[in-house]
Amino acid sequence: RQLANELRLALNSNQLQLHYQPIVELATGNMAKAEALIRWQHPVLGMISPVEFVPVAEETGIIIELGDWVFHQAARQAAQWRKLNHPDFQISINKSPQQFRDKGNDISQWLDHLRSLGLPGQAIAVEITEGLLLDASTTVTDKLLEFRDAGIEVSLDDFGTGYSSLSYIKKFHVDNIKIDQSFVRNLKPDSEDLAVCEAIIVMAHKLGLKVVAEGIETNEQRALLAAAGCDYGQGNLFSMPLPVEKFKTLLSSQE
Ligand code: G
Ligand code: G
Ligand code: MN
Ligand code: NA
Repeated sequence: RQLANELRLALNSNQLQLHYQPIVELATGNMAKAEALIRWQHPVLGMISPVEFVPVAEETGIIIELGDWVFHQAARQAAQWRKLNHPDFQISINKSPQQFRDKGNDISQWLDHLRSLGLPGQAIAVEITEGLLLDASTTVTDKLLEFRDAGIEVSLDDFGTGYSSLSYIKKFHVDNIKIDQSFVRNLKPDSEDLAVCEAIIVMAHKLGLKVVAEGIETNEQRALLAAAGCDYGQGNLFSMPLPVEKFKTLLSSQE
């Protein structure tokens, strides 16, 4: 496919960038982490959404190379921000299920890279979706264990939209749950969505997990989630995903 060839080129010609969206500690307002979200600035077509090109990368196997690129960028960025007054800063990257099924894509290279940057595993978290755990082969299980052993946190993204089985979470050593934005969007006092969020938070905490609520756009949503004991929040109320320089300015303004 044409787009696949162009994506291969884009990887080697600076057309891809990571944007960063803060993940805020709700109790303190501290910007403790960020999620890295990939962007493609195409010379002719303009900005192409990952919703369009990530599936192409997955179908063609380019996702492996793309995933390595994302990891290297994110690690380098984490190293910089950790040196600039944010010693515990963590960057969360999204991983497609395909990146787990490829046996050749060994995480030992990633760990070597972290070591060469002087970074502990905690500098990076990987976001996976529930579907991955559902048809988990031993390859997937083994890779999640490798992450755990390396101190790389695992976050379950879009939680609540799939099977939401908490037994999986226990079995697979997930560190964080990200409540899907569909539960946050219409959050009101006494709403069913609030009941769902509260139940997720209580169960997650009993299993020793931290909770991130996604898609927070209003102070009311933030206050309801904070009152429910949610650990972290992410969404346009705090900031949209930003290019590196803008994110850095935001980070410095919080010092
Ligand atoms: O921020 P945005 O609306 O563009 O993100 C759209 C989707 O693209 C999200 O579901 C997000 O998880 C996914 N995505 C963004 N960056 C990456 C990436 O680096 N790898 C993978 N696999 N998915 C990504
Ligand atoms: O699927 P994943 O959770 O990785 O991707 C998060 C998606 O949500 C990205 O596309 C990101 O740009 C988008 N996003 C982040 N914050 C908000 C928000 O407050 N409102 C809306 N509508 N989308 C958001
Ligand atoms: Mn995500
Ligand atoms: Na999500």
